[in-house]
Amino acid sequence: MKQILSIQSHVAYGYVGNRAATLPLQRLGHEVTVINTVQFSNHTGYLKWTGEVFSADHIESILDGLESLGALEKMDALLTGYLGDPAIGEIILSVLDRLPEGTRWLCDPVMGDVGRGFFVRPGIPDYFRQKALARASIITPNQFELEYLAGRQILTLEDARKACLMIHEMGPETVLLTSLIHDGTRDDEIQMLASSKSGKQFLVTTPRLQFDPAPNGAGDCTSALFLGHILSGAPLDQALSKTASSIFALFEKTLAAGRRELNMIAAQDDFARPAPLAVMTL
Ligand code: PXL
Repeated sequence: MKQILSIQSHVAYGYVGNRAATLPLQRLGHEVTVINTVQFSNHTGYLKWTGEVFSADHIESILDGLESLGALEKMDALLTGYLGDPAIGEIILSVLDRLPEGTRWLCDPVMGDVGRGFFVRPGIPDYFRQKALARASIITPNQFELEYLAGRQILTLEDARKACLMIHEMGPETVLLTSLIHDGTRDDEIQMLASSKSGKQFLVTTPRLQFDPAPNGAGDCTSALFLGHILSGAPLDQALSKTASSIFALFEKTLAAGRRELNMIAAQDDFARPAPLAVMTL
């Protein structure tokens, strides 16, 4: 059991941000300390939502409280995702300075997606490339985000492998490319690639399910699961296999329910005990 500090969004209804990350980590047996950067009624993929973005002062005051409780010094890892504002990125860097030396940071560089382009405030892409990469131990970009961070297009599997190696040069020990479609993938499949600084790279392939609209929050759940397995001591190929297996099960159950939100509760046993999924060593 490890201690994780998760700094992400909170929604009252549905599952994105901390609401998509907490349950998977708990079902993997970890303790999660949760700081919310916003409290919204629902995710922003709907046309309307209510609520507010918390101020830097508010978040700092929660951190101060945790520090005086002695909770920060027990953390094994920091988990972050969507940043409402570049100022939250700066707070995260200051949090790292208050956590024990060697605390691992899984940074999900949420910026955009293939087909949608960038969907975050100006300054956030720069923050990830220029500041976060140097401090993060694990990053979990999608294909669009990896192309931006590495500064190269990904058309082939070889391009994806090289882009991961470029990221390792900038700092992170581990890269999880959470969605990969290249000139060799079939129309009905999608891949995930895990890469370590030591040169090991692994690939998994799952069917690509069709959603309309696609549920939000799957990336947040993916990052949480991957961090959970790594912290439990799983080797990289196992962490990849288990994460992809759980996410595929979550997608199947979400599609079967015909709802817009991720079907987290139905998939909770798939988080704790993922079905075996074959991994290819590259
Ligand atoms: O899944 C990322 C995310 C985080 N936070 C908020 C969101 C979303 C995605 O829609 O709306 C508030």
